[in-house]
Amino acid sequence: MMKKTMALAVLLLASTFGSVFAGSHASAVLVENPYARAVPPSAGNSAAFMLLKNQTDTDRNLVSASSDVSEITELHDHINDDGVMRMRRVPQITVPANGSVELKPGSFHVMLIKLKQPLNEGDTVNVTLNFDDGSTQDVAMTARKVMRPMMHHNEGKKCGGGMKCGGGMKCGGMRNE
Ligand SMILES: [Cu+2]
Repeated sequence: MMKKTMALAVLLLASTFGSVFAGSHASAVLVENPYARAVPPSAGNSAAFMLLKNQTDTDRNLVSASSDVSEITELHDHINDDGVMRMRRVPQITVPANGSVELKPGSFHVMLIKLKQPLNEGDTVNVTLNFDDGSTQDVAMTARKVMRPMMHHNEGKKCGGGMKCGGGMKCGGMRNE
């Protein structure tokens, strides 16, 4: 048992160093159709969406993101919690080997929290994606109007009624996903 644990530790160590050395190469993940949600000036938050494609034989994880328009940028998902769509922060978004994952309203998204500027339609939003192999990708996208995900049963209700916010986030300005 001990031996196995050691071997695993060595393996993990090796793969960690491996990714450090692999560091500066361009990301193997293709980004298609990126866009951000245009929001009124009063909105504190927004979100960015895109299709991530992985054409390699290895799963790739998006592990963090940053943006020039928000103070905080997180990776989020939506879960259906007993009929309530709730978004929560996730540690990573996996782009499966030879597959793709779509960041879209009601699902995975890059959450732009505490906007430093209004996001009007047509504005450019720069988002940097960081992957688990140490690679990064700068993505420039345009803000546009985005329909909210299927939440008919919550329509018109305030937070607390239908939409709850997870991950220690306050409900107040949290209308975006
Ligand atoms: Cu979110």
